[in-house]
Amino acid sequence: MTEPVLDRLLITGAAGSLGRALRQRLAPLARRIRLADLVPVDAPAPHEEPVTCDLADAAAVDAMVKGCDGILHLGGISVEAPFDPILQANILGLYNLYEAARRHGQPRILFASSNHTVGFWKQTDRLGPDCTLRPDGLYGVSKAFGEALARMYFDKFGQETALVRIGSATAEPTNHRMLGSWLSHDDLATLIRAVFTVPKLGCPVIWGASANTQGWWDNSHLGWLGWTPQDNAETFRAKIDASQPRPAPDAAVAVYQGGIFTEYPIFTKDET
Ligand code: NAI
Ligand code: 15L
Repeated sequence: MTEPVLDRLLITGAAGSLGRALRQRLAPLARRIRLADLVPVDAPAPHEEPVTCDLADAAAVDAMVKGCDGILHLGGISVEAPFDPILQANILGLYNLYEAARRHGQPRILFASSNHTVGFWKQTDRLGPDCTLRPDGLYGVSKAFGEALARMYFDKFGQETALVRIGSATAEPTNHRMLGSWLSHDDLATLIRAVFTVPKLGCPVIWGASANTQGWWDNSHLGWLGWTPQDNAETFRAKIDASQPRPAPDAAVAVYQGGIFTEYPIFTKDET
């Protein structure tokens, strides 16, 4: 049994799909885990503290962050959507989170950024951490804002953040695009542990992907982090070939790293 690294880890977006997948896996990381979301989380265990909080509510965010020495920030709009909810949750919400962190001892943050910050790069491109951002929609733009905000708080105040551009974090890859973008839940959990364990983090860009043979992203700048993903989407290729039609070579899902997100319109409230 490894010693907990943190006293109290805050997980925002804890009721969402990754929050639910990670809760148990992260139990050994912290003595207590504060589970925050807009909606109630499933029945908490004794070491878990449920908190209801809208990221757009600055006072509620301040109370949520107080007393935490690590933050796994998963909360917010996680797909393409009209601008107003993205503005509230991903832009105002992120500002509220960083201001609260500044007031409460600058707990280290892992920011769940997304491959949709770079979605207009092609699947034939290989990207390092310094590539130009090419967001594929308003959601991707909000994650690019989040990365820029985090970087500013690092340069101005020394606030450490891991900018994790998650690919497709699911139990297993289920389509051909995910042969490049998949991140297993186990690899994500070991990445989170590495981020909160490494003595000095800074504010690195980290590609959140498993060791996929067909991967698009280069994490070779991260030797110091001590994270080696173990899973590989390739082991699911036969299953995907058998269950999914192969996309046309010129389809967005086969051309762009962001897949179908590159084809979405700018949604208005009426269109969703
Ligand atoms: P999800 O949509 O299942 O969970 C997000 C959670 O945030 C939800 O439980 C929702 O209630 C909460 N939330 C939304 N607006 C909020 C607000 N205003 N205040 C407080 N909570 C709010 O998303 P998922 O899949 O669990 O992803 C977690 C994070 O990782 C998201 O930030 C997403 O953008 C990012 N990500 C996820 C990927 C994936 O493959 N699952 C890929 C890339 C990034
Ligand atoms: C994301 O950023 C989304 O949060 C997730 O739901 C998936 O769409 C993922 O990217 C992906 O690109 O597969």
